[in-house]
Amino acid sequence: MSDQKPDRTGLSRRGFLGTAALSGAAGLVGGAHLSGAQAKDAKSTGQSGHIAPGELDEYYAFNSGGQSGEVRILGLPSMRELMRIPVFNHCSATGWGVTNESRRVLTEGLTPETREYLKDKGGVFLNGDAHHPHMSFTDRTYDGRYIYINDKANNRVARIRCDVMKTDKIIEIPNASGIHGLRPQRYPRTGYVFANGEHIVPLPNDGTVTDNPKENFFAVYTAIDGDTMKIAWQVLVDGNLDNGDADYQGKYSFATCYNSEKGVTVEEASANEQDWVVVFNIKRIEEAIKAGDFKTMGGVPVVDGRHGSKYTRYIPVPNSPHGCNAAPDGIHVVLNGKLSPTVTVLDVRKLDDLFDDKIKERDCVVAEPQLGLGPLHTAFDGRGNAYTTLFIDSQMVKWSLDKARRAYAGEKVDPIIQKLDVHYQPGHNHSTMGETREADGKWLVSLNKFSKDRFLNVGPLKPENDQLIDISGDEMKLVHDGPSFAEPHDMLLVHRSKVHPVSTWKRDDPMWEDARQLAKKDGVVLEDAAKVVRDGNKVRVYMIAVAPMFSIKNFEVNQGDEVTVVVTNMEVIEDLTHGFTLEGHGIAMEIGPQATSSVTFTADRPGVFWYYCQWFCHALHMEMSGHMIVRPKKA
Ligand code: K7E
Ligand code: CUA
Repeated sequence: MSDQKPDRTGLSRRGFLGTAALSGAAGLVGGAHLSGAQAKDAKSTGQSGHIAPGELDEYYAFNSGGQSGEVRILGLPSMRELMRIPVFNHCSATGWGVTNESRRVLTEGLTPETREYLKDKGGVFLNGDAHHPHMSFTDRTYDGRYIYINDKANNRVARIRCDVMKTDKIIEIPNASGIHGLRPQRYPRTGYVFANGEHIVPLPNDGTVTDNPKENFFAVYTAIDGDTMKIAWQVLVDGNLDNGDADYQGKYSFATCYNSEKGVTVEEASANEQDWVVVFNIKRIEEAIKAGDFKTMGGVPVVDGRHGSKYTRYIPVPNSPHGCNAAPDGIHVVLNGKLSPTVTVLDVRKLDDLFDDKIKERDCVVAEPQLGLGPLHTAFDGRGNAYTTLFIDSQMVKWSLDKARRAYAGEKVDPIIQKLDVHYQPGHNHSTMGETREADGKWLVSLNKFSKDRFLNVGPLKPENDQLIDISGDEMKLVHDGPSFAEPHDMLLVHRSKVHPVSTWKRDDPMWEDARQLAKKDGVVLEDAAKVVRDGNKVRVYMIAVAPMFSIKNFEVNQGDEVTVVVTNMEVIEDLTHGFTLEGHGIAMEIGPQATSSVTFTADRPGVFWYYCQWFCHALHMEMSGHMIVRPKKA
């Protein structure tokens, strides 16, 4: 058989023939002809993570942007950044936060109190803290409709449309504080989006209740209707809420609590040996809403789910648990111990009995393997293995769910299969399709909080390090380091067959419905516009953009006028985005092919101000410009 080896001749030819020839050769010498070790070598060649020029990645990676407030799209396995989606942040390139369309999204879901608060502060929040992007599900797998993501900083949940990869809804969650853990319902579909309030606050939080956190501060769990982005219901709980997940049956959802003590200091919050996971009984809560067993607070129904309630159960978990991850087998839920070196595994089939008081809380625990220091999050490969990040040990540990159960039952087996060093201090990890019934066990990404010496030194603020790990074989193999800016917490790895973005907008898109209505009132057809409409001290400027021109070359307004500029991009070919930047006014917007964007501002500085297209679109892109003349107020 020696002549069948993927021999040195093959490898030495690499330099002449390139990687394509090599992977071709690996494909030809199929596993059947090779010994085990050789087969694995051949296989890992196919999983190198290298995507040659002109080739496309197999997966979309949706990376949360943490305190940058955005979401980033990467290709996987190449780990190349493909796009950024502004969500809670202000974006200089696209005008997110500046355009009327984005400001509608950023403001329409705010509570009346917040809107009032922001009135003299520009009307919108400029920051967000986006941790957990998750895609909508249908029948326990991704359906490519939406991505939902939380904002811990300003208590919001946003929705991204996956057809155009833009944020279309943002709502503020009343009553709750520090919206952190976020998960969509898996079955039958999304359905609900569950969001955890991490910080305990007085209810109502109006400054009148401040005396005793232990008595008067609460965390609130929220179920949002993922279709309408309206709040369906909330549940008041004991302790706080960290991460969460939903089951594969549509019956229960879960939220870890690291502060059952309701402490305010670190010592207080980590005093107990055990905290808990709260289990929510979705059907019973829905019945409570129907039966009127709730209080209306902040305009939404709030069910009391504290200890003794029939809507929740509190399962003790050591110690200050963090991540909460339902396995693709549909049975197991893993709670990551953080301050305990263990993870706690629940069997969801026991939960009916728990809610019927036939068994005790800890009877739902079927494994509690000791994995190492600082377990934070767990991912799955769909072959019965779990991968847990060990923050303190700076390792990824691969372990067997089945062996962990057997060990818990008393059998002498070691559930740990392999530990792999990662660089450094991993938080979340995520596997390809790993939170769906289609988990395929090909790739794992470790989102490491520190990069230290892994990249060229860029000063005191260093990037994080998102590492790509091949999990297709028996052993985890580290294949790529990926620097990333502040600060991906979580990543969603979706097979490309699930996502179908368009290349040009549809003219009847709801995104610019307001602009369309305004144009209608003014007797203007957006698609053929070159018109300035004066309405008292309001001026509306309608133009189209077709490379290399705006249909209006200049317009004139009076100082103090409120000016609305509406630009429609009439390009029909893909990848021809225009922009509209107005000098000296802090205004820039992206106008995608077949899209309309608009912006409203007060023209309060007299002078000539050029506007120009900031998206390179044509050989005469520099000439794609015009000017606004602002006539000074008569003294
Ligand atoms: Cu998902 Cu970082 Cu918000 Cu864990 S959290 S690491
Ligand atoms: Cu249009 Cu550049």
